Amino acid sequence: MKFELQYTDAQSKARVGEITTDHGKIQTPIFMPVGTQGTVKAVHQRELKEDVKAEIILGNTYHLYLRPGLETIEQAGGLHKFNGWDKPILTDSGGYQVFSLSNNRKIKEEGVVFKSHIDGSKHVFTPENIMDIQRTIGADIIMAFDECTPYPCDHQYAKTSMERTHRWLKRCVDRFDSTEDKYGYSQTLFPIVQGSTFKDLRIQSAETIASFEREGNAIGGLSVGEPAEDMYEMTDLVTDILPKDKPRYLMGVGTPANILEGIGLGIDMFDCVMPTRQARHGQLFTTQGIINIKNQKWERDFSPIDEELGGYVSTFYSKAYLRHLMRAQELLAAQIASVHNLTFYLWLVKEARKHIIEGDFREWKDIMVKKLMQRL
Ligand code: PRF
Repeated sequence: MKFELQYTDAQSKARVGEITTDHGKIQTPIFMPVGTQGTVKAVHQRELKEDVKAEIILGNTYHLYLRPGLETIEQAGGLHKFNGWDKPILTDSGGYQVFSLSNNRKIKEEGVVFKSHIDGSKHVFTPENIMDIQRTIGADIIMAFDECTPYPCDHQYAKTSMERTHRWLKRCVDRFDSTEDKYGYSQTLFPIVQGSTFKDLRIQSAETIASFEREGNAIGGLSVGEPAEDMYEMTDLVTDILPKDKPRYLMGVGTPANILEGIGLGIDMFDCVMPTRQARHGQLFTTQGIINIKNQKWERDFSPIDEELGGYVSTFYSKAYLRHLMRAQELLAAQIASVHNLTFYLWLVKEARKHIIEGDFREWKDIMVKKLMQRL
């Protein structure tokens, strides 16, 4: 993997760059649609490429390991071959899902023992097997095994957990570096900064993570219920420490406003279930603000979902029609809304990129943050 930093904004920490992987290039800042089970929910690969214009998608180690399981993915020739997505894939390590989804999990120094949320079967994740599993899934970018601390969390627990995450990172790196790329294209490992909302811990964690000198770095443990101001303060602190010539990934973030603020703080990569999850509940992000398409207000509004955004579904289907499909619980509602919301998120980061290059990112961001979060 290669990262080329192309522009840095004079009035903020925003940057424009390009990541090159063996599955193609990614223009940063970028939003990565979440494809937990090897599919971005309700969206075809062709729509993802041609309508949404996604450049990289996420997969989840926890889910893919439990179902369909590694033997199937390996026999298919890796996740790209299995699901037909031939652009870059990043897998999250399971260090988040195992804490939020599984039952009876127990954290030990060795790793985490947990029960599957599907059938209750018992499993163990360790830094070593998580590297092997992600190599087998075949992602271009794989994530270190970490613990995402809950919020709120006391300083002592955050410190103990962070130190364990750092020891796990060393084990991840040792295993990753002593194993081969599985399918003939290059795979890379990103470590994850933790430290909850404590400045001293965030500084310590960012310094530790930077010292590993990997090809990219991530920030975890944020957007877990803390006030947005705390998330921005921690991000600001950490991006001052992480190397400038490597991409930075803020995990699980966020709203359109969170993404624009994150870009201003020097973040290059984002992922979040929000655009697809909210789509299935009828919440649409548009260039004019947020719409709850189920509201009666849209009953006879035959205008396109989002004229300004452009793109196929957003201009082809009307608000009234999508409202009808949503209320009738038709499957097509989830598909249209998901494609629309993702198209919006990818448009948003492209616009940000353009404004960073043009030199008016900060003014543009301040206007957009207000506009995009208003409810119509
Ligand atoms: N760690 C991992 N994945 C994550 C997070 C984390 O802290 C978050 C936190 N917002 C989202 N996804 N491994």
